[in-house]
Amino acid sequence: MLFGSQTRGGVKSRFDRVTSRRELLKGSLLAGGALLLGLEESAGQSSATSRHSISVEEPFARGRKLGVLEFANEAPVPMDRAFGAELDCRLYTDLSKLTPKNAVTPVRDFYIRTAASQLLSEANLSCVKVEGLVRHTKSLNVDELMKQAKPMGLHIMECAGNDRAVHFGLMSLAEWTGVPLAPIVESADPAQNASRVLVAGFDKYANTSRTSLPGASWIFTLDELKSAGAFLATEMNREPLSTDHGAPIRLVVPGWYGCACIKWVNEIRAVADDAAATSQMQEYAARTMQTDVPQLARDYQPAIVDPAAIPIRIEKWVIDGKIVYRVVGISWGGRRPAEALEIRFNPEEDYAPVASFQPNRTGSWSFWTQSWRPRQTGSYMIRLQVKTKGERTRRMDIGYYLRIVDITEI
Ligand SMILES: Nc1nc2c(c(=O)[nH]1)N[C@H]1C(S)=C(S)[C@@H](COP(=O)(O)O)O[C@H]1N2
Ligand SMILES: [Mo]
Repeated sequence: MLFGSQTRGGVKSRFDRVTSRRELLKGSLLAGGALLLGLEESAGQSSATSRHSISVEEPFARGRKLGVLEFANEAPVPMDRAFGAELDCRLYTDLSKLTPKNAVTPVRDFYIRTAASQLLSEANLSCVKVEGLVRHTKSLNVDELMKQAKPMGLHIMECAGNDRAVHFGLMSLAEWTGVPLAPIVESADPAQNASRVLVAGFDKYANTSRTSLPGASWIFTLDELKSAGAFLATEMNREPLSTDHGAPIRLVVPGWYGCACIKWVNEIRAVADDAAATSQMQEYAARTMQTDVPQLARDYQPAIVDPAAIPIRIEKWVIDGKIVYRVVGISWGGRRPAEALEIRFNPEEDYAPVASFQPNRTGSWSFWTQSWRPRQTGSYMIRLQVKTKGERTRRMDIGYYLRIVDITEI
């Protein structure tokens, strides 16, 4: 299924034929001694040419950048520009420009999965109700929430529908301000049988969507809200939330897919353990890797983002008269940042460690780079493996984040 989409559309690997390991090693000779060493270690071979270790970045200091390659088999789509209305609106963030210094997505480029309803002015969003199975029903005044709001740090948000067709642009990073949600629920004194919390937002639209169901709401356990550090967000990048990103109040559940991060929040409801899964949860069942479409919220696995990594840009350099490529990428997801990365340039190769990888613990992306000297021209399928103790990597395991590049000059 997923692998099918990788090879559909005439991607021809020059490694389709059976090739010997030695040939493959030559086929993707990696510049940078440390890297080459890693490759050979995993291949169980040694070579006379690679016993010196040099810094991965050092050669680029004396090189010249010729340009940046496009990824192959990714149809052109508008980037950093919103198009479409309401549920069919999209803005894809151009991740290819990311650098460690410019890692935070400016609000105007932050991805949009659903734009504000044209009926939003009809909604009363001046307060958020806390109700359902609670002893003290509450009405949280939005101005009050804004006053209580504190810095909540850097968090990446990724749409569960993020994929290669949109250059993985349904993913962005912002610095958030808000109010933790779990204490708000607790202060309403949930009844004994209120084991779950539904968060709902305004979701009536003027237009019927071609692809999405209206009605955004998600059900969590209180423990999930606590352990994720879920908060009602009031600001993004120290600016009041924009309308399209859920103003005045949206939910942010760090480490969960964007579909759980309800915008235009108007209701927080304590519900019983046997509460039905919401239509939004059901719509996103496959994309959040549920095994079927759960009827009950309690049968729904937490919609968390597993550790993942992608290349975001392939730079072409000339160093000492030779063409060298530099693969720049990011890693994100998981309860803790990845401990190590491995990269592979074609299915028949072994994975090699990404020597430059350093986990970032600030909530930002972890950046990595890999220098690469393909020995042959042709099409390469770049795939990574993320190593984090005790974490599943479901999407990485099925090649979901694979990217293809056509090398025409070596
Ligand atoms: N009310 C409401 N909230 C919503 C949605 C929606 O359609 N309606 N879409 C969800 C999905 S699928 C995603 S990925 C995120 C996207 O948030 P963003 O558009 O601010 O990036 O919002 C979530 N919150
Ligand atoms: Mo999404």
